[in-house]
Amino acid sequence: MWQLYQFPLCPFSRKVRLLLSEKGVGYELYRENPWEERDEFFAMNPAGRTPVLHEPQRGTTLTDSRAICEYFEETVDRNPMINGTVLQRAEIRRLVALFDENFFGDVTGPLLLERMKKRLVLRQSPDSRVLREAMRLVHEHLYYVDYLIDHRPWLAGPTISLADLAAAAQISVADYLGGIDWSGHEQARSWYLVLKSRPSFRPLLSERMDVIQPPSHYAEVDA
Ligand SMILES: N[C@@H](CCC(=O)N[C@@H](CS)C(=O)NCC(=O)O)C(=O)O
Repeated sequence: MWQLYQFPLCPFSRKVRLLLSEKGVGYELYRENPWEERDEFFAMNPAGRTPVLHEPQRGTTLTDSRAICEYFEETVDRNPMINGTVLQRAEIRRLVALFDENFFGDVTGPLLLERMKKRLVLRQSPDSRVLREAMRLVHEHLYYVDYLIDHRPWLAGPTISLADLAAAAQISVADYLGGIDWSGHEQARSWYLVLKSRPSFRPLLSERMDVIQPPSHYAEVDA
């Protein structure tokens, strides 16, 4: 059985969990706070980052969410998530990179630092200027989601793909941390509600990160 080392608000672990669930791959969750810098964790991943996927029987360890997703895409046929023509697959990978890198850098990363890490680890108050900027930038990203959904049923094309899972994973963490204002983003909101209603999303929505509580709409599948 695969063991997934992660913490509930790690967006990259959420993307991996969504993919594993969509593909029907079983795993056990192991709580890992990467900022505690455990020696055993660094032995599995010298980068010191979650997610890490470990299979003790075979002694296999996978790290980096994109490498992990590609591994399961190549080894499990069920529900392909990087599919279509070579151009369509390039489009999926472009959007995964956009959300993993730009959305995380602009929105999820700053929110995690200001609203989670400063509270739980650093015992500091959040910087309101950083929060304001993250909440300004989130609108730019949601306008882009609106635009994509105006032109295609799913973010990267005609079928659900890893691009939808990567984007929804980032957005769900930002939403948990009170960083998403859906006003003016009807297309993005409807797309996210459809994803939120999938069985693969349910376990994520019911988990809580220690003393940090999400807004009331966070886990509702009709809000
Ligand atoms: N490119 C990596 C990024 C992983 C990453 O940045 N993980 C964060 C948590 S969301 C982390 O472990 N940061 C180290 C820390 O907080 O000390 C991936 O896709 O897996």
